[in-house]
Order: sequence, then C-alpha cells, then structure tokens
Amino acid sequence: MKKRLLNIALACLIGVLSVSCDIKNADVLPPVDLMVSEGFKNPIGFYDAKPSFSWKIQSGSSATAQTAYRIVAASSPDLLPDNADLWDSGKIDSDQSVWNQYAGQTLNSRQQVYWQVQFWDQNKHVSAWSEMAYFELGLLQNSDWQGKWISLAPEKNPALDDYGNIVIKPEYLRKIIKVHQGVKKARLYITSKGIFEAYLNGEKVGNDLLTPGYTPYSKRIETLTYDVTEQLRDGENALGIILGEGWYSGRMGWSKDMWKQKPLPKALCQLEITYANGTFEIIGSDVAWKGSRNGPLRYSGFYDGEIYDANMEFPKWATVGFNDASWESVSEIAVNSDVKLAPKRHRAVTIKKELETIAVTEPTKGAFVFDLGQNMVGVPKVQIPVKKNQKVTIRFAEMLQKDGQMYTENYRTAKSTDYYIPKADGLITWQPTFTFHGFRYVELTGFDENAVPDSSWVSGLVYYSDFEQTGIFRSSHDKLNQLQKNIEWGMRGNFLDIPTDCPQRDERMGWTGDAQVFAPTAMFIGDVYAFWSSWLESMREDQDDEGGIPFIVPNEKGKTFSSGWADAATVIPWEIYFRTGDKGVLEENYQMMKKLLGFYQSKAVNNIVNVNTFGDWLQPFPMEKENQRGDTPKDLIGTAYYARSISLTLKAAEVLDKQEDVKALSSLLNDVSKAFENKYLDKNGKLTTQYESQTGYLMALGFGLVSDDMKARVFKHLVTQIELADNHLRTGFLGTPLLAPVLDQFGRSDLMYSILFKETYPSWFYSINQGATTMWERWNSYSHKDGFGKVSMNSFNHYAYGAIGQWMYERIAGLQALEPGYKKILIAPIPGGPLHFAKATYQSPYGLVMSEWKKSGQVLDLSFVIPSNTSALVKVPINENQQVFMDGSLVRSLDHIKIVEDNDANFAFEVKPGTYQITVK
Ligand code: RAM
Repeated sequence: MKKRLLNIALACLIGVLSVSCDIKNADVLPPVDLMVSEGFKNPIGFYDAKPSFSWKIQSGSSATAQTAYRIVAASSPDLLPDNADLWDSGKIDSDQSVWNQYAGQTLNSRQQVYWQVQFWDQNKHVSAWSEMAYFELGLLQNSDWQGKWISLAPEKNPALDDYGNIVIKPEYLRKIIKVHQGVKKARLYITSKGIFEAYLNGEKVGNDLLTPGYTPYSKRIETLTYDVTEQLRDGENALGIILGEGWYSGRMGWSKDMWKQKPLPKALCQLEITYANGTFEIIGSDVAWKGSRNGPLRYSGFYDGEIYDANMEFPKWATVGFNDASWESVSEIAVNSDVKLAPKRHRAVTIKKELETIAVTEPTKGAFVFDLGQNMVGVPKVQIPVKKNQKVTIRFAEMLQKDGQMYTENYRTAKSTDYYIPKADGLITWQPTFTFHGFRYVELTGFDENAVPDSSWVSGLVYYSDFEQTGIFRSSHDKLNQLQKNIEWGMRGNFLDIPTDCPQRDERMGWTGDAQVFAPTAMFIGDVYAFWSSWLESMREDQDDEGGIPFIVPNEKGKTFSSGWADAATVIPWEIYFRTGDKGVLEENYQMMKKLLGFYQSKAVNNIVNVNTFGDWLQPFPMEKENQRGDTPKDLIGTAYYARSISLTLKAAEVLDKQEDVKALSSLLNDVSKAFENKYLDKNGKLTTQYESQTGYLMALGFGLVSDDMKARVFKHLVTQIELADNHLRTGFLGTPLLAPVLDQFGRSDLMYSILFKETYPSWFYSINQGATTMWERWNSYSHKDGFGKVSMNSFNHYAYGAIGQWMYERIAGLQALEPGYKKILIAPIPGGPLHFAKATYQSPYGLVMSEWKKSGQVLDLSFVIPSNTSALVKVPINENQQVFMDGSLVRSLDHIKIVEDNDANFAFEVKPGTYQITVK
C-alpha cells in the first residue's frame, strides 16, 4: 500500500500541472443522467446559450459523495475528453453535482456542444468519464431568420361568429424544396402566430401538438426545431404546414369584452441543410409558397371544437406529386425585431396516454354516450361506421345528468363540439387536430345507425405538456389514494403548455393564484421545472410598469391585479429554488420579485395594503351569502401577501448574497408584520375583523406575522374556529393550502388528519364520495343529493385544492427537502388518522429518494432511501417506552450514526446515503 502511495506521489510530482495523478478506482462508476439547464437531455433547438450542467452519481457505485468534478465541452465528439475546444473546467473542488454553470467560449445560434464529466468521490478517487452528452442551440436571434411570415390574403367575405369576429378557416400551406445529394444534417426551424402542424413528404414532423404554445405574443413567440435529416430525400421534397387559430387568433377569455377580433394566423419556417461537402443552405418560407383554405378542416378552435369535412380532403397535399395549380399564392412579411423569436424553453404538449371506453349507454334514442372512466383533457379518437354526408356530431361532458344525459352547462359559452362530415359510407378513424376538450364522456350521434356501438368506437387521447412523473404517493387508505390520483389528473389536465385554472370551459387561462398554491405539489409529481421557468418568463414580460402582475399570464385582460394571485411572482421562483437548489431561477426572477414589492409599497398606507383581490376565493359558507370572495377582508389578505412576498424576496436576497436588500427587506418585513398584528389581532390573539375566518388566522400564523408571545393565543382561536365547524375546513383557494403547515407547526397534525379524512361537506373526500376523478373547483361542484353547483363557476378539473398533496408527501409519507434541492433530506413521517401504511418516492436532482412506513399496534417500521451526494435527517415520533432499532441494533448504540434529538416525543439522527430500515417499538 505504502509503495503504491509513493508511486502516486511520484507521478503527481512529475505531472504537477495535470490531473493525471488521481487514483482511478473501477468501483467509482461514471456519472449518469447528464442534463443541461432545467433538466434537458441532449436537446436540439435548445434555448440556453449559458446553460448549467447536472449529473447523478450511479446507485451501486462505491461513491457516496462528490468532492470535485471536471467538465469538458467541445464542438466535436472526437475532441473529447482531452482536447476540449469550448471549455475545460479543470478540476473543481465542489460537492455540487447539479446546476454547474458553463463558463467556456461564447455559444451562438446552431452551436453543437458535446460534453462529458468526471467526478472525485469521498475518498478522492476519480471516476471514469461519463458517456458523451450533447446539446445544440436553436436560432437565438431574430436576425437568424431568413424565412418570412407567410399567410393567405384575408377572405373576401368571411363568415362571422356569434361575437362578430371572423370565423378562421385553417390554412394549408405548401412548397416544393429541392435538395442536393449528400445531406449530412437538416433542421427545420418553425413557428407560427396561431398553431401549426408541419409535414414533410406527407409525414407529420415530430410528435408535438398545439405548437408553438402560449406566450405573451406581442412580446415573445416560441420557435421549434426538428431534426429532419432522415425525412429529407435527394431531389424534390414537399414541405407542408397546416395553420390554425390556437390561442393567438382564437377566442380566449371568460367575458365578452375579451372576445374582440384578433390578428389572423401566420406561419414562419426555415429549413437548414448542411451537406457532407461542407456547403450549407437555408430555405426560408416566402412568397413562393402556395396555400388553400379549402381543405377538410373547416374550423377549429379551442372553445368551440372542430369541423372536418372529408369531402374536401385533398389527399397527399403535402407530397411532391400533388397538383397545387388551383392554390393561391401567399403574402410574406419579413421578421422584424418587434416580437422576440426564441426557442421553446420547455417540452411541448403531446399525446401522453390513451384511455379506453369502460361503458357505453344510450340515454336518448340514437345518442350513445361513451364513458372513459376518467375526467381527462385531450381529444377523442373515433373509429366508427359512417354514411356519406351524414354529419357525425361528437359532444363532450365532464359529468352526466341524473338521467344519463350529457351535462354541458358548465362549459358556459364554449360549444366544445366536433363535427365530421363523411365523404363515403364505411369505417373511419378520426381525431381532431387543432382543438382540445376537457371531458370524461363522449356522445356520438350521426354515425351509421345500422351498426351497434361498442367500446372500441371511442378512446381518449390524453394531452399534456410532456413531463414525466417524478413523485409517487400511496397509502393504506383507498380514498386518500383516490385523492392522490385526482391531484395527478388535475395536474395533467391543466399543464397544457401553461398552468391553467381549468381545461374545458370558456376560460383555460394562466390564473396566477391557482398556480402559486399548486406549485409545490406539482414540483413533486412531475419534472416541471422547465415548464414553470417558461411561464415565469411570460410573467416577467407581462409585469406592468408599476410592478403589478396581472391575474392571468399570458395577460388577455388589460391591467389587472389581485393580491394572492400576483404573488405567484415571488412564491413560484422561491418554491422552485427550494425544490431544485438552482439559484438560476432566483437570479432570473429577482428583479420581478422586487418590482412586485415596489407595487405593494406604492399602495401601502402605514404598511397596510388595500388593493383588489379575489380573496379567499370560493370559501364555503360565506357569512354574506353568494360572496365568492369569502369572509377574510381584502386589506388583511393584501397586507398578509405583501409580507409573504417580502419574506420570500428577502430569502432570495440572502441566497443571492444581496446584502443591502437583505437589510432593507428585513426591516420592511418587520414593519409590515407589526402593522398586520396591530391592526388585525387584539391582545388576546383574536381577529378584529368583522368575521373571524379560519383563513385570517391561517395567514397570520402561516406567513409568520405574529410575535412569538402571541402565537399560542392566536392558534387557540384558529382551533376554536375549526372546532366550531366540527373539524371541517372553512377555507377557499388561499386559506386551504395553509391549513396543514400551520396545524403541523403547532403540533396538531392530528387535527389535520381529522379535517383531511372528513367525508362530509366541505372536504376532499366529499367530492370523492360524489364520484370525483379529478380535483373540483368547488368542494360541492356536484353532490348526489343536491345535483350540480352554480353553473357560472363549476369546473370539474381545477387543481387548486390539490395543494394538499404537498402535506401528503412531506408529512404523511415523510419525504421532504431540508436544504434546497434535497441536498439534505428530511425523513419525518407523522403516522396518523386511520392509516397503517404510507409511502412516497421522488426522483430528486440527486436520484431516487424514498420514505415508507408501516404501523401495526405500537410498532412502526420505516424504510428509506437516501441518494448519493446527499445526507438526511431522520425524525421519528416515539414515546417514553419505545426504542429505535436499525437492522436489529439499537440506533443509540451505533457509532456511525449521529443522534441529534432524543427525548420522550422524538428521536432524530443523521444518515449518509444508503438504504435503511428502522423499527420503533
Ligand atoms: C375563476 C378561475 C380561477 C380563479 C379566478 C379568480 O374564473 O377559474 O380559478 O383564480 O376565477
């Protein structure tokens, strides 16, 4: 051994300047899961010219921690690892295996970057190099675009819709492109005002749907990049685009004043070809394209649905042989700098699942209803026999009436109906292109009545932004498991390019309040960091001059503000940072956070803020009947959220080391908290407001606005209010998410269990008892006894109350981040209620984390998994007669375990990465 060390020392002396003296140990497996920025694996058309790099230490490696790393990046794979021409980080002493900032050569549009990483473990042994990862930038500047915006001239006598606006017929656009021999690489860069599908030689390009997605279009439009190297052939190729109205030109909003004529759709694309001989060619969309509005898609809008006339099909329209002599020429407009064109920074919507029909009924003669068993978002796929020119009507509903008929009133003005006009008798397979619906039931009429419908006729194609599930929760309680399922489906249905309030009625907007309460839960369920980052960019773009954040983003409503909604601007960046550990999200959003505080400050009078708010939206049993904003006064909410936003901005300032801001914000927070306490609480800790609301107390305690000596008194009043409601919640959108953390903070999770497991109104299980398969907008959107809730606001797919998920994962199952990004994990379950088992797993930035417990009598078994390069604090409840054992030994007697708390109520200790099993008995 001595001799070996001597040799190594010698080697090091010889190669002082190199890192080759490191001990290689075959058990230190190379890092895996290489990703750039917010979790992208080998992306092309990538948006970020200043990316960060992340990797994971493999489970099964002898490495449990990282002590140093080295990243190399090059413009060509054969330069790696030894001749990195773009960047060689050198050996960097750091345990950080995530979000390491690129610091090499400036990267430009189209740049291809190959990279590898190696790391040194806890024994300073170096791993082999990782496999090679890759990214390729998209077109980063508007000046990269030689293609022009193209579209057909407006129709001469267009039909008008019910609101006096032009009915937009989808445009089919095409062009023949000549390609020489020897294509090495081909990229299609493409976007639209409106939504598009691209076709090359008759085949759809990519699996993305509803692209480019929804952003503040007057400021930024996203662009997509596709690798079409394989799809191109030598000689002539046909490139086709179908263009629909989408969000850009279509009707969006919940009130008539929002349904004005919008600009008409346009398309933009650029095919770039690199040949083997080194030549490079750009073919942009231009006036030489031809187009037609006489295709089978007669109309397609999000709210109202799609009309497809098969008689108007022009087969093979996107292939070379098609005769487009009767098609019109398009007009072109050059790309200018008014609207930023930027690569899409999160994954597009796609078909993520297909649901089968579970039952077919015929509540009215000839109208068959197909039940997919699950409220979902997307489109139907129909495979049905039809008769020539006999129109098939496809209607949608989330719920059925008592008599089995479709309940569609809650769609409000959204017609949400698709029509198919057959060109011949026979069997068709069809799905809509440019619309989506929120539904569980599909009703068909107009098919060939000679056939008997069966479940194979209809399936549901589930659309959502392409995220993968990262978190799983299970328990011994069926209704709690159903609740988790409903939360997951609420997320799937409303993560459709932007976070929406609901996916089915004439709304589907990016409501900021709903999003901020649900964000922590969403960050557990799916890998949605990029999804949120992208939406936060839209939020920054939509922030007004005064610092106000509109209550919907993208904003379609003019200048608006609502406290509790606007605070998405501080809450979401902070929640993402805490769950990922990436300071980048705070850096990107810090100015927005501060500007929001500026808005509040400008409205504050003696630190009290009385501005518009939707309040504790849809709180049950309001004292003033029909008051949808609940019993908590708007100035209390405004001031509480002002303080909340200050406190989160303060934390961000600390992380970003902005010392002056830290000082100023600490003192401001202190002033606002004091003002809040003085105004809204009397000496006994009772609310001084007209009505005592659970939410008033929850905000005071949950946002830390009460001085230490008052806390217990205030909490007593909260408990009284809960008890007066027979342990039911009396909270709406803003108050509900605070129940669990506040009760937990005061050691009353028993009370939270009681509220959560209530079966009667209002409660989570109440809606499950009424048949819910998603989260509902109201606790009683429907009941078997009273039927449907108020139709003006009655969505059966509204994720806000799903915010309880956070407590289920973090406290029932006991898996949470103790330090940002799960670098330190807290395993601290609170077994309670009727549960005897709960489990959560989560794909953290460092790898899989798990916490699972089983309880039988007084014995608690807890298993947990802690990934490499992290550590954990484990905290279990015990009583004076219990001991904690690990693999049969008393934990107290184990030298390698550091005990940090040991008393009659809690036992807490620290552990290193690994898989553990403990028993409390
Ligand atoms: C409703 C939306 C949303 C809510 C606002 C105040 O129309 O559905 O959920 O945030 O109102």
